[in-house]
Amino acid sequence: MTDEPLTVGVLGYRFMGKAHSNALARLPMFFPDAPAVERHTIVGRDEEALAAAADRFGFANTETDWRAVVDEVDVFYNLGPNHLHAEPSIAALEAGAHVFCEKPLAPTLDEARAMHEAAAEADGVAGCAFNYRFVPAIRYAKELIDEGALGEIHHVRGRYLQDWLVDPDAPWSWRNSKELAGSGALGDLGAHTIDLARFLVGDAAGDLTRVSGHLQTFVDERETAEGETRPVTVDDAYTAQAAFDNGAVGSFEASRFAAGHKNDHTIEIHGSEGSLRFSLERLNELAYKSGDGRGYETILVTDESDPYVDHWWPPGHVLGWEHTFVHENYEFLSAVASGEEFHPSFGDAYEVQRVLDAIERSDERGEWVDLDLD
Ligand code: SOE
Repeated sequence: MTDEPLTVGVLGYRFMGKAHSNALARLPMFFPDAPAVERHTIVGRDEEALAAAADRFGFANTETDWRAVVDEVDVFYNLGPNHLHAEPSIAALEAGAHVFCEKPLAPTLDEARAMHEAAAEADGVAGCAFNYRFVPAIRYAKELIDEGALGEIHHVRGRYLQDWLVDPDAPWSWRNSKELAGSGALGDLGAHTIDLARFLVGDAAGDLTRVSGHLQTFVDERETAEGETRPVTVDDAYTAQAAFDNGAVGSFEASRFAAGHKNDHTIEIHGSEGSLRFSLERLNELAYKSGDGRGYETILVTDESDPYVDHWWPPGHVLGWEHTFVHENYEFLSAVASGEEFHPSFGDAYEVQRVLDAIERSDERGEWVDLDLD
C-alpha cells in the first residue's frame, strides 16, 4: 500500500450516507492508526441535495452516475437502496475497487449470489455493513460464548422491533416494494438478527439448518409523499423458527408495527452453563447469567479492556449507535490497507440471504425449508 490516502466514492447521501460519512470523519481523531481516507466523490440523483450533502459530509466531488466513479476510486461504498446493491458493487469489484455495501446484500438470492461470486473472483476486499457486529457488548458476548461460558447452546432468540409504519398514513417508500427492497421487515431488520446469530453462535452451535417462516402485511397500500397510492408488496412483520446444527432452537421476529419500540434489537442466548441478553436500546450493557449465578447480572461494557472502548472515553462514558459505524469502518479500511480478510464478507452476507430466502419460501409453502438442500 502507498502512503497516499485511500480515495473513497460513496453511492447514497441520505441516512446511511450520513452515518458512514460521520464515521469516516471521526476516524483520524479516535482511530489514528486507521488508513488515511480522501472523501473523493459522493453519488446521487438530486444534484442540489447532493451538492449540499457533499459540502456537509466533506466530499470533494459529486456525480449523478455511479458508472463514472467505480473505476476512479480505491474504495466504493454502496449505500443506496437494496435494488442498487448488485450492479454497481459488481462493476466496482470488476474495476479493481474495494467495496463496502450496506445490508441486506441484495433484494434477491440470485443477486446476492452474483455479488458473492464477483467478490470471490475479485482482488478487492468486499464487506457488508452489518454494523451491530461492532458493538463492544456484542464482541464481549462472543468472547464469552467462544470461551465456553454458556456451555452447550440450546436457545437463540432474536427480535428487531420498530414502529415507524404502525400509522397507516405513514408514507410509502422503496422499503415497501418487493421489486426495490426484496422484502420488508425480514430483509431490513431480520438480516441484522440472522447475521448476529451466525456471528455469535456460528462456532458454538454451527449454522442454521432449517427454518419455518411466517410473513404478514398489515397495511397493503400507502400514499407516496406526492400523494400517489402505491401497493405495499413486502412484509410488515415476520416470525421464524429455526434449527441449528448442534440441535439448538432458534426463534426470530421483526416488525415495523411494534408500537412503542423505536429500534429495539434484542438477542438472547441460553446454554447449559448460562445465558446472555443484549438490547440495542441499552447497547453499552450485557446481561449475563453465569453458571453459578442465581440470576442475570448487568455488565456495563465500557472498560478500556473492552473491544474498541480504549479509543473513546474512560469507563462509564457510554457509546451510541453511531459508534458502531466508526468501528466497522475502521475494521474494513484496515483490512483494505493490510489485505487481510474482513468479516462480514459478501460470503457471510450471502449466507444471511440464504436464510432470508428460505424463510420466505417456507412462508409461501407452509412448511419447513432445509437450508442444506440449496
Ligand atoms: C430501518 O428503519 C433501519 O434504518 C435499518 O435499515 C437499519 O439497518 C437499522 O440499523 C436501523 O433501522
